[in-house]
Amino acid sequence: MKERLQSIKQEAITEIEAADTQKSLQDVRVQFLGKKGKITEVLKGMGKLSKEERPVIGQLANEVRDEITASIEEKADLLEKQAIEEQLKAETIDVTLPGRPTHTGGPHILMKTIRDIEDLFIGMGYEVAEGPEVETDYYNFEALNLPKGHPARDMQDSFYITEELLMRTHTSPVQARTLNAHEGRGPVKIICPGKVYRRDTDDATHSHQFTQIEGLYVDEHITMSDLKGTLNVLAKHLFGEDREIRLRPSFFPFTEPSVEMDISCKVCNGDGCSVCKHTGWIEILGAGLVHPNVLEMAGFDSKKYTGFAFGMGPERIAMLKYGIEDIRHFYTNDVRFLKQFHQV
Ligand code: FA5
Repeated sequence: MKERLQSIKQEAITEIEAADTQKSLQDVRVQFLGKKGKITEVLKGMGKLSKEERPVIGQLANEVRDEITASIEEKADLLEKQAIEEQLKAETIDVTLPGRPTHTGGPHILMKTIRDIEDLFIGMGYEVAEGPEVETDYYNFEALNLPKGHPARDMQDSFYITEELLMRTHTSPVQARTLNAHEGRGPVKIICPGKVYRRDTDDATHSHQFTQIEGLYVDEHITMSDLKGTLNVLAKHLFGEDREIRLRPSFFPFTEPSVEMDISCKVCNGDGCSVCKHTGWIEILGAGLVHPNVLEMAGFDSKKYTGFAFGMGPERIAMLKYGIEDIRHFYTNDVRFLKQFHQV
């Protein structure tokens, strides 16, 4: 029995040494110390021993079991340490290496242009107003002095959804909605940015979906000179102090008189070049004094209140300001185009 225990011990030590994973070590543990393990078998056979032998062998069996247990634990510790070391080695990072650059986005140049114009007007006491992109025929046209069948509706070819609903063709319906909400009481001083839709064929300067910014100021004693002064501030803010503006007579059904504002060409300084089509001037926006019919339809007394309104296309403004030659660049979102404007 003694020899048997000694040989079990030897066998166990050899197997413990050979075990190179926690799993194989666990197998050794089961093989020697488990319920059906070799030591347990010896202990079970103790009944057959004589009275004198039993305590001696019992003690020896316990000693062997304790030694095997201690060796297994020692090996388990060793294997765990080795595993941690290997993991640390595999995960080593060289903190002195230069970092990988992260590519951050930035606001779209169109949004920056819109925010810039918004901020200018907020600084002059205007509030930002918004309206729905799916608009009623009434607010898009009728409330703006464009009754059904009016020939000037053709100036803005429209996407109709039903007879009475369409994608708004301009931001001017926000004027009509805001005036209505004021129930005949001025002042009304708003700036309205937003998307608009027209059945225009896409080309370098036209898009079927683009943005507009509308301005409206209605109060007592508002005149054409208020409009001109405001537009002058806008032009200089956008294009520089040395820009001149000129107002040309035009036609919009919702303003009377109506004008278009040009700025002196930045490229040739008014001498004439291909950018300004050799006129020295570039058209920027439409404007005018709010038509009395528009005021009256919204419940304002047009004898007491007057006002001005203007509407511009931020794409065209950004194109002029940054020398962008095709409006489609704003919508195709080529990162090479977009990232040029992160710093402006
Ligand atoms: C209007 O839409 C008027 N509602 C503006 C207005 C408001 C006049 C208040 C008077 C008082 P117009 O159709 O000209 O006007 O459009 C205004 C601007 O939108 C143009 O100057 C141009 O910059 C831009 N625009 C017009 N059509 C397109 C298009 N298809 N693609 C890109 N920009 C366009």
